[in-house]
Amino acid sequence: MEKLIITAAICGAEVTKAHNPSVPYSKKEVGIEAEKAYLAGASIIHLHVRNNDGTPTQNKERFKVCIEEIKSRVPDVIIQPSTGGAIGMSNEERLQPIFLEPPPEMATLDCGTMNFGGDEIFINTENMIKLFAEEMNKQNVKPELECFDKGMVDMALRLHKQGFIKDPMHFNFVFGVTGGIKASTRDLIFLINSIPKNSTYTVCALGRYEFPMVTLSIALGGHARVGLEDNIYISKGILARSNAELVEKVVRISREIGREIASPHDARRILKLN
Ligand code: KMH
Ligand code: ZN
Repeated sequence: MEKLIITAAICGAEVTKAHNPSVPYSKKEVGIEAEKAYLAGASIIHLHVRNNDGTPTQNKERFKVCIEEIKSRVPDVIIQPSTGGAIGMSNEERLQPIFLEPPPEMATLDCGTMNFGGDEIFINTENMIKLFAEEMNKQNVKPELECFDKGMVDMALRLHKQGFIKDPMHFNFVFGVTGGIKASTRDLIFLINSIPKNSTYTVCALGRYEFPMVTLSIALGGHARVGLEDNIYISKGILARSNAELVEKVVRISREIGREIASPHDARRILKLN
């Protein structure tokens, strides 16, 4: 089996220090969390950024200083900014990090509109997805296709057929968001069987579903995403002390199963980043 790419989603837009004090806000906290996650085995940092008061932002300057902080500590790591941002942000706000100089190697591309708990709606219309994909293509940014439901996989496949999304596609199957697909083995297999053979996928899942779903992905040949964005606990009722602690747990599981961990160099090869 191919080596395992571990993505650390270190920050997110929804969790706060009130949920887990290790959620990073300042550029220094972001740098430290990213560095520790990398040293633990993560080759990709999925990045949201915050203002110092914790409010989520997609501000390009804030991304720049946070990415510089990460790169000064761990130059090698792949940084994957979010273009999902936080609920309610405009397209222009959300797209800012892909216009960084140099552009990031990857960024997320959210593949459909969905309920997002309570009264929240995460809006990604077909035309928005096309626009985001086109802008990413122009900047040579590889999209990670965020699919919170089967319809979003179908949307990505449709846009791939129409030329908006290039080969080989890389998916992130996100399980357990209220309004998205529930975490289940049956549905993970369903999603895996729905994508072309030459594509790659990673799996993430919210809260207590994180480790069971990621473990399935590791066993099935997929990749793994963990981090405080998705789950704040290292085990039942015990807060994770850091993103690195979550990454270390994935590394242990993977090694027990006999799968080696990808370096950023390996990840670039596997994902065909150029
Ligand atoms: N914060 C969510 C509304 C992404 O990073 O692309 C969107 C999100 C997905 O986290
Ligand atoms: Zn995200």
